[in-house]
Parts: sequence; structure tokens; C-alpha cells
Amino acid sequence: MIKVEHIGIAVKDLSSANDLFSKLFGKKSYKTEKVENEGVTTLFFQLGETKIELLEASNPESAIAKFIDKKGEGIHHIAYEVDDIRLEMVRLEKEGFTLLNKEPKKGADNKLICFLHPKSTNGVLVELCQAIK
Ligand code: CMX
Repeated sequence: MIKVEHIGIAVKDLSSANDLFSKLFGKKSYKTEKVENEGVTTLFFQLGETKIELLEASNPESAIAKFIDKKGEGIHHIAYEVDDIRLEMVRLEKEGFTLLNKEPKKGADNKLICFLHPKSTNGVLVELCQAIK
């Protein structure tokens, strides 16, 4: 793994969270993007080499809606950048981690992504991501 690419934060309302985090960071978000297949609308801040991704559910079946119902707003996942997501998926599966998807899928911000089940990672939802070139 290369670095922490972003930290995902589940929020109830993207607009008010955008205001709050803009004040906190002293800078504006640089983009918003709807990811239909994940049932989320995202909004990104760049902080040095790392990003903060705010996530609002776009439907009640979304992983984000379920997370907020159960745990409330807060840190939802940590995403690590990798060079070759397929190689990393094979490596991590061999190491005993549980992959939530067998093939990389298209995520926000022009990335191929794969999640690891939090039960196999000490309760932290981990995302692998590789930039699509
Ligand atoms: N972090 C840590 N633990 C989490 C979690 C999270 N983000 N989401 C759920 N859990 C916990 C649940 O609380 C539950 O714990 P307990 O059994 O102790 O109660 C456990 O994981 C398993 O939950 P589950 O009922 O089996 O499954 P859920 O329906 O809650 O789904 C998960 C959990 C991780 C499998 C599902 O959310 C998933 O597939 N996530 C990957 C996709 C995703 O999160 N997409 C949204 C972001 C997209 C983006 O970044 O663009």
C-alpha cells in the first residue's frame, strides 16, 4: 500500500457538512460526485496528499444510510492507494482478509476500488483504491 488516499466520513446532510468542514479546514471542497452503484453522493476536500470524502446516502438501502442508522455520523472508512489493485486483492485474500467484492469496481474520483469486511480488519472498513489512468 502506498499511502492513505482518503478518509470517508458519513454525514446526514452534505450541504451543512460542506459548510462545517470548509470552516474547519479553512478551504473549499473541490468536487462533488454522485456514485449511483454505491447509493451515495460524495464531496471531496484535498488536505496535502490525503483527501477527506464526505458521504451522504442517496437512498435508504445505501451502506451509508445503514451505517448512520446504526452508529450515527462519523468516520466510515479508510482508503489506501495501491499500485495494482488486482495483485493487492489476491495478496490480502491469501493473508486471510475478507474481500467484499471479487472484482474491482468503479468508485468516486476516477478510481477502481475494493472494500475489505470490517470484521476481518479489527472493525475498520478498509477500501483499496487505484487511480484509473
Ligand atoms: N465500519 C466499521 N464497521 C462497520 C461499518 C463500517 N463502515 N459498516 C458496518 N459495520 C459493522 C456493522 O455494525 C456490523 O457490526 P456488528 O455485527 O458488530 O453489529 C458488521 O459491520 C457487519 O454488518 P452487517 O450487518 O453484516 O452488514 P451491513 O449490512 O451493515 O454492511 C458492510 C456492512 C461493510 C459489509 C457494507 O456496508 C459494505 O458492503 N460496505 C462497502 C461498500 C460501501 O461502504 N459503500 C459506501 C461508500 C462508497 C464510496 O466510498 O464511494
